[in-house]
Amino acid sequence: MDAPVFAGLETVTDAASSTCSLDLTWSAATTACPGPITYSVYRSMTAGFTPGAQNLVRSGLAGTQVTDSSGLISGAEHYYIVRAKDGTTGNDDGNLDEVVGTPTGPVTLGTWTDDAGDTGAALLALDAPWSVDATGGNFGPKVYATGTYADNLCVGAVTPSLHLGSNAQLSFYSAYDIEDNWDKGEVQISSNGGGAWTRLEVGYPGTATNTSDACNLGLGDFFSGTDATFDQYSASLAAWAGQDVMIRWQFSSDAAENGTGWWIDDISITNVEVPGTCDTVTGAVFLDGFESGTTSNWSYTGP
Ligand SMILES: [Ca+2]
Ligand SMILES: [Ca+2]
Ligand SMILES: [Ca+2]
Repeated sequence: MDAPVFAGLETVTDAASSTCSLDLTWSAATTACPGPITYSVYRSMTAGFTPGAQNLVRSGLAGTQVTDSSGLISGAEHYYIVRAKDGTTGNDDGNLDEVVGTPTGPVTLGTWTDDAGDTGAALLALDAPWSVDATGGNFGPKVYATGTYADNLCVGAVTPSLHLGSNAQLSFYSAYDIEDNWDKGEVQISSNGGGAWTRLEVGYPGTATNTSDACNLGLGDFFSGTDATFDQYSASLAAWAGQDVMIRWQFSSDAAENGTGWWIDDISITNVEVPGTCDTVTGAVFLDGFESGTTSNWSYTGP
């Protein structure tokens, strides 16, 4: 056998430090040749790249991990391949196993807000007939609304995935005109990317005594009935500390009768972890051979 047996690069982890840095790990290769085995690290900003001298950033490594902090760009995806080389034959294993990493700065806690697009973008993903109405909002004019709804609907308005710190708190404003007792609105949370949803207790203002709604939300307290003026509702998200979550406003109607809908605005989630930006270490680029080869695919945006 001329080449080492090597499973390739395994992990690329963001160091989340003030200077952009990624930690790479792999498991040791084996070889029938005398060795010694060393490892070479290749990096590209493009997926599916071909390892070669022009993208070799480290070589001759004896260990099974390395920290790369040379010329990394904050928030950008960097693609890596690691190959094992036998010192006797000079052959490497030739793998193309690519792992991607994105360097960021230290994580800070911030408040995530969505006012349906009055400031910044409206970020909820909406199942029709949920939409952003240009008028009728709480503090500002824009608002998430179902409008007058159809029968047998089970439709959600969902936040992007958010990484929670400890003791996060959800609050939002809502008004509603939902067929009392029969149709329902419920606020839910998922910690597995939307695969399963758990009801959040937000201080529901109404009660439903029927179970024939399309989402089958069950009996109990919901947004059900009518209150045409906005009030604030809230729930603790402390039980989901450290997790990636999505929040959903789930609307459920039954087979007859309807109202003018459900309005959601001025959503706020405290203690969401927000990755900061990191600084590119430029001086070390030259240690990695970037002074030669093709550099036309590289750009650098300063802070
Ligand atoms: Ca608004
Ligand atoms: Ca009210
Ligand atoms: Ca109904």
